[in-house]
Amino acid sequence: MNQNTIEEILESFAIKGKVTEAKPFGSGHINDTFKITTEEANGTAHQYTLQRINHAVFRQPQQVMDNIERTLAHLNSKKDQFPGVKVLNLVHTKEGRNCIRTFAGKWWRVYDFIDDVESYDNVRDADVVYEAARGFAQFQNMMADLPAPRLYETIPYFHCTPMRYATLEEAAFLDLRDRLNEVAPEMDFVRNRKHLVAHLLNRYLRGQIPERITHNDTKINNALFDPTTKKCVAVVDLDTIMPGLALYDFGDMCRTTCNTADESEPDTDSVQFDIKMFEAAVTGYLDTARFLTQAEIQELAFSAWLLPFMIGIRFLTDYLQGDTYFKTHYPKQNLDRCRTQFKLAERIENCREEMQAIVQRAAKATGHA
Ligand code: ADP
Ligand code: GN1
Ligand code: MG
Repeated sequence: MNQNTIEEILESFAIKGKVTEAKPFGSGHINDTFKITTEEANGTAHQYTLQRINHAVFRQPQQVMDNIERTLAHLNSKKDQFPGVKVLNLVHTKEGRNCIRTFAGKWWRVYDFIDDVESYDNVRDADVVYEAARGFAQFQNMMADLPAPRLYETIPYFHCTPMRYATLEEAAFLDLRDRLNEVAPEMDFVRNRKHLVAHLLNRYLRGQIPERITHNDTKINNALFDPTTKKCVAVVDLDTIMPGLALYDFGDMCRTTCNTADESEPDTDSVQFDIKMFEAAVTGYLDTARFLTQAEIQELAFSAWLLPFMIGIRFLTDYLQGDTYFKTHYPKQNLDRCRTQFKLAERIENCREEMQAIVQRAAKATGHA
């Protein structure tokens, strides 16, 4: 992407000054993100986040943007009650629209860049994990009373594990890239756990677990932290905000905060489930998410297992389909990612009782039990 094209795209948006720098930013797997610096004639500098919305993943980008507009308006309306919280600010086009679609069919949007914050791809610090859990729970708290109508489902069946399982089986059946033989152990791993895929969904369908407004992509690098206070001050990546289960957000948070290894770590021996980080995540979440029911609390440990399992299935499916969904930087990265997730899920299986005990203790300590 050259600077001329970026400047042409930014022409449409009501940004201040002229572009002086544009560089790729962040480590997201879906959108293309750029950090933009501009300068006004009087020397004042500004920073923006320019993003191309991946419309192969988000088939209705305008619905994504409408969800985000409503979310940001709602968060802004109650910002005063949550001191320290930074809410993303969308920069509209000169005609007042929240995004553009170029003649080439690409969708772009601009946010003010949130400055003076840190983001992490991996953490080993229990205070940071507590803060991330608190930040995502606070986000759910703030969104709980969003007025009707229901948000759009920007990716239908996003966290529907039975659908993810069926899609994997279909990819294995078609085996378009001749990769199935190579992943026999991973396919066995999934098939041996088939009886667990519908557990949460069944509880939801029976009315035991409620639908809420959830973020649906609570990996640690979507939380931004104040470098001095170490507080979580913002939650970003709002493309998947939609109706869902609170447990999906909790589980995904644990997936990235309790794994001692990176998501693409090729050496699965170094993947450990850090129970201390789990304790910090549970405590931060229960301290803040005051709306949780007993049924949800009972399933926290299960959700911490389910999300690595489900996202491992998604990485494996993408590997079998030829790496068309998640960005990859080397040929077998999706396979490495899948193996890391399955190893993490396996480690979790070995400490389920300890995890339940932690949840029960924390629920008592935070006045939920
Ligand atoms: P993706 O969907 O590809 O993950 P994100 O919206 O998460 O894209 O952006 C990628 C990364 O860029 C985030 O994880 C976050 O660390 C950083 N980021 C995104 N938006 C902003 C912003 N407005 N200010 C500062 N950092 C941001
Ligand atoms: C993607 O966009 P990003 O990188 O924050 C994915 C998540 C996965 C995650 C795995 C829309 O998140 O669902 O959990 O990768 N986002 C989408 O790292 O599919
Ligand atoms: Mg992201």
